[in-house]
Amino acid sequence: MPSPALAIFRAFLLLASFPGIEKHVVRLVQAAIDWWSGKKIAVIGPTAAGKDSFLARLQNREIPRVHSNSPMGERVKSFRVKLALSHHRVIDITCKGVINIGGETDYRDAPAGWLAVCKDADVIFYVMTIKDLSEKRFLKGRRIREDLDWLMTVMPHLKKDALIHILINKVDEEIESHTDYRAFAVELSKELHALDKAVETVLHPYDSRYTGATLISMKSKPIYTLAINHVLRAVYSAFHETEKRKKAA
Ligand SMILES: Nc1nc2c(ncn2[C@@H]2O[C@H](COP(=O)(O)OP(=O)(O)OP(=O)(O)O)[C@@H](O)[C@H]2O)c(=O)[nH]1
Ligand SMILES: [Mg+2]
Repeated sequence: MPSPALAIFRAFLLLASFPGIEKHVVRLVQAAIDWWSGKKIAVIGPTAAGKDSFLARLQNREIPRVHSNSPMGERVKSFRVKLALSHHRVIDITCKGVINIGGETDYRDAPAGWLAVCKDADVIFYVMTIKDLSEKRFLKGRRIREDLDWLMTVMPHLKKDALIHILINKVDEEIESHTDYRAFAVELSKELHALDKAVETVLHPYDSRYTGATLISMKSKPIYTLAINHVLRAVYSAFHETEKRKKAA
């Protein structure tokens, strides 16, 4: 009998192999690693979604066990990140001036809130949970959708080429509550597709800045490691595609 943690990771691998969930994992090309070096990232999202946990993982620390509401505008100094990649490779990424912030809507809309955090970021990570996805909180009038609407209104104030990536956290919890992984995968791929459509609709004409959504678990280190590889590649690929299109135009 495998340990629960291992069973969850195996189930994640199975899910990730389903069409429409994750594209296959390929090696990070050197150009992508170079591109990421020194990038400035911002981490936003609803309260308790796992923003602090993400920052902890990036710094190779364990995640906070209990949730403590982050105060507004708490700044995290720039830190170097040693990211473990597949094929036993490790890369050094410097995240400059990462600013951590709580998730309440008050923080979002305050002058020193989310906008101050996102303003000079190259890549914005929006952290939500898999519950937000399965309960379709990205539909009109609901929390995730309101955040997306907010993002749209601030687009003109962000860095010209700022990219947005969604992290769908706590996938471990949802795996634990399922036994039929095939049915779960079918449902998930539909929801992910609906989320992509919603984001693209809301962000239009900035929709090319959206680099996709990735299932992740800050709690499970192996899932986190696999997912972060995917994220690094997906964001770089989106950037690369946009550049190619610009050149062709
Ligand atoms: N099961 C599970 N729990 C998680 C995961 N990531 C974070 N948590 C837990 O969720 C709670 C909230 O995590 P935080 O990282 O503090 O959330 P936050 O987004 O910084 O919250 P605010 O600062 O209040 O907006 C903590 O108790 C974490 O241990 C995950 O992937 N799986
Ligand atoms: Mg926090």
